[in-house]
Amino acid sequence: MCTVCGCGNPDKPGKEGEHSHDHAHDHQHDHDHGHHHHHDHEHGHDHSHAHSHGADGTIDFGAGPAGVHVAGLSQERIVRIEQDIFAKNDAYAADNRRYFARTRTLVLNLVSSPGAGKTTLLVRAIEDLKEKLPIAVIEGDQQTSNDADRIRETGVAAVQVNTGKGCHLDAHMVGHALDDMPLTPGGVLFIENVGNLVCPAGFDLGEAHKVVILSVTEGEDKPIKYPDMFAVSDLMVINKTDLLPHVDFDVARAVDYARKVNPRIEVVEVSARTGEGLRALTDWITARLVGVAKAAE
Ligand SMILES: Nc1nc2c(ncn2[C@@H]2O[C@H](COP(=O)(O)OP(=O)(O)OP(=O)(O)O)[C@@H](O)[C@H]2O)c(=O)[nH]1
Ligand SMILES: [Mg+2]
Repeated sequence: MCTVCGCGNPDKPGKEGEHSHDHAHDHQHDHDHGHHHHHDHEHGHDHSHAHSHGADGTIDFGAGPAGVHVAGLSQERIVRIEQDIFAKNDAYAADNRRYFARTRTLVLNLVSSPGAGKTTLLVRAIEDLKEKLPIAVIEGDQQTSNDADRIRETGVAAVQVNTGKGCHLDAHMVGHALDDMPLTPGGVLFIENVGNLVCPAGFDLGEAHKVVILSVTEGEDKPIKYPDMFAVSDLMVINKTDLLPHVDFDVARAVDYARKVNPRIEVVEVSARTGEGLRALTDWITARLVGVAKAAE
């Protein structure tokens, strides 16, 4: 299981089925829940979960020092495992970043919930940019090569990474993908992460920027429900604006929420279907590429 999110990634320490009872949970049930069942705290071992009950009835399983709940693992154990995972990932990410600097490549890590339109948007952006810049794409999905196939139809090179049960790309996977696809200096590498608004937030791939895509069919409250992803992203792309007449998505409120968790986040509104707003996105990308070239001078 991936202890970062508890999602079942077998590549990570803390394999599924692993269970330890050397953990100290911390129930704080000193108030009246109004539950109709009895909480028995007289376990044979020190057994209490680090979660808190809010006055509004919210139960927060991320309230312990690990900020996440994984059944069967103590908060302390999760923290140790996470530190190990992130230290390894950060070393690989640093390697990737050195390679990107050497090749003067702008690397964008596209993150969103499944189906927000990452691949559609990429295909559109590639059509606009491919005559001007070298472009390469790494596609991350749990299964299938559908997305890499869609990218290759544009004539641009793409490597598909299947993560199996994994819920995110990590820097090691990206390094391997680059073995199969050397970069042409001075271009853009797009990494389309696994569709997931949670786990990819925690993994540095060596990218210059995370770009979060939020489509108008998802509801404008996503930035405050999944704040980590919006906090680590430099650009929020609001996609599927062609559908705005049909949904009650409040664009201004979505932007407010995103800026509440990340006051610096930039925003562009696009429709990957009609192409409206695409220019603002490609301008943002080319402006960042200029920054990469300047940094290399
Ligand atoms: N109406 C409308 N549909 C869109 C737009 N962008 C994408 N779609 C549709 O949304 C669906 C999902 O698009 P994808 O590009 O596959 O989304 P994705 O984020 O790459 O999905 P995963 O890789 O599975 O996470 C497809 O049916 C697209 O045609 C848009 O701007 N407007
Ligand atoms: Mg896709």
